[in-house]
Amino acid sequence: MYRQNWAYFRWRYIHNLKPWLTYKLSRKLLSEEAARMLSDLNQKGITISTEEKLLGNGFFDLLEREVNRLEREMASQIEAARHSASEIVSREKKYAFFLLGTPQLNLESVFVRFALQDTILDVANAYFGMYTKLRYYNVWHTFATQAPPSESQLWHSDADDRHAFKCFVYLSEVDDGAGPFTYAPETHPKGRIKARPAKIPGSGGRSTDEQMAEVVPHTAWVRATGKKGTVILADTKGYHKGGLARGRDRIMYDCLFTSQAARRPELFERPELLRLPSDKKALFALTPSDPKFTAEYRMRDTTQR
Ligand SMILES: O=C(O)CCC(=O)C(=O)O
Repeated sequence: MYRQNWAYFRWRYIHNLKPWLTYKLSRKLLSEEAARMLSDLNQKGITISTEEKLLGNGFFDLLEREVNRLEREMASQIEAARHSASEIVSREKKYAFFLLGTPQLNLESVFVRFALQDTILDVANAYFGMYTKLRYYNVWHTFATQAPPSESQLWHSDADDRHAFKCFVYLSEVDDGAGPFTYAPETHPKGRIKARPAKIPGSGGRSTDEQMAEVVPHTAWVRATGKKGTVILADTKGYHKGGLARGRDRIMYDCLFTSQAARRPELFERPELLRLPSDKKALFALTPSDPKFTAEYRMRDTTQR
């Protein structure tokens, strides 16, 4: 317990002192919907809304247009990937095609601008209680397959940082047959449930439905079905899974924010010259972290996504 408290103290007040102070001094009032989502997130680790209610600013239309353009442009690559979607290869998500590959960070990109819009960044920062960093963004085209679940289709907790704030946006209708994102509420670090499920041996720390149900009953799981434009915010340190599409494909944008002290390296490339935003919190989100954090991680890479 003492070690845990010390690790938390060190994380927040030593490794994240500056972003914590900056946030405290510049905290903003959230909209009613954002405040509701933050409160849900703190309590359960997951919260769901729609782009109209949370954002209502036309950004989703831009996102959708760009995703449709990429889907058309990459149609033959997507179809080729579909053919190997049922193969199970350790540490590879064959069941999904990532439209952005490893993206090149670029402030003009709608995928970056979507992540950095005030509402999303304000909720991420308020959840962490500090300024946060953008670590990842992409668009998943998840294929409908009949293969057994593997990788992120099985229950797991992300290892990125003490919290992992993810924003998922559905770009296709997601019913039970399209592999909805699914979450075991209150298993996030702020949550009440501290027990952890048993793991499938050799799976890199993943659990089956039966193992998860021993900790959180099936009836309590949040299955985030929803129409196009559904927005899910979750702390993916809490147990989750998704993308086991059986009936139809799922298209989903997601982005990840962590503290500057996250051990995992960011999952995009930086161009030599990057135009930076003028807004203080967006600027912080895009400025690279001190490499000492990730250097330590590389020395003991035992984690999963
Ligand atoms: O595809 C999904 O819904 C699960 C995604 C996931 O596990 C993650 O982003 O950490």
